[in-house]
Amino acid sequence: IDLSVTWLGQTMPGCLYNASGVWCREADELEAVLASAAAAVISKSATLLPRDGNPEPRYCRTPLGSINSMGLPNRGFDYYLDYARRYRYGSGKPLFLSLSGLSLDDNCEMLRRLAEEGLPAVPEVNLSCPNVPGKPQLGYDFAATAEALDAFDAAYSGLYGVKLPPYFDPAHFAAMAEILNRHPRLAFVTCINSIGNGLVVDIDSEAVVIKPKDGLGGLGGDYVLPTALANVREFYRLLPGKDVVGCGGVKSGREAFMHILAGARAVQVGTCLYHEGPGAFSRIADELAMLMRVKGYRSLDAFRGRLRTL
Ligand code: RRO
Repeated sequence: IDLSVTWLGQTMPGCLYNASGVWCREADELEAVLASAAAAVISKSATLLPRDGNPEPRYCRTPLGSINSMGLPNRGFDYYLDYARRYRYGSGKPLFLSLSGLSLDDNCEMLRRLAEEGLPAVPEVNLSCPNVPGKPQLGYDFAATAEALDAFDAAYSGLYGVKLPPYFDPAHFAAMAEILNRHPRLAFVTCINSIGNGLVVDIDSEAVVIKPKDGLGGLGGDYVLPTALANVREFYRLLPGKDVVGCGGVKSGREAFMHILAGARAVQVGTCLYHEGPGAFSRIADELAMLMRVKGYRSLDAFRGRLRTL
């Protein structure tokens, strides 16, 4: 069974890697993902300067997944750029750098500095952080997204991707796709970031479970799988010539299969990786290969995007 994926001008050894934010804030975490069965590595969303993030508790596991309001804690762009300089590209596992500037200028400055270095690391610009108080998710502002992508094109000359928030209406899928399709070097979209500003309630304490934003936070895990699949399938159909990276609710080979069937080129693991650690990659890859064997599929290309309708 062949789980390899060819995209962005290279072939990576599998289809699974970490979702940005999970197991990727420190160099030793990034190295642990690289050493695992993950097929690629992505770093924590970087801002120009280091950030401590929101007050704790800011992450909570629940029976159906997770809620977080981390608030973009990260080591700052220079730390991840330095990691990218030292990265073992010869591993065959691509390195992605997630960028989440606090302004359009900050995003463009990080893109320009990455371009100057001429490294093979690929930027995934985060248009969808739900957790910085006072900063709405850029991906929900279509005009601001259009302006940002024009500026990214001017700042960066290579292929790049964006991390999108979940959308919930066909009109929004269409409007965003029309904007994204204006940008040939936008090679991929990652769908989805957490479902923003959910509220988890604890009955015993009669309280919220995280401190920032009076308990509001981004949902991940089982809660988000159907929404993630809808976004993957819709953008797969609406963005010909671009790749869709599936992210949301993957905890076994079964959800990875669903994402690929819906059109995903590669699949990221977030909440499950947070709970299980990097051993999750070999388990999920083995489960996916076993499911493919039962179904008679020998490669991901044999079923990618072949989701049937009734
Ligand atoms: O750091 C966070 O609070 C965070 C970010 Br930047 C994001 O994009 N998605 C998320 O769920 N949390």
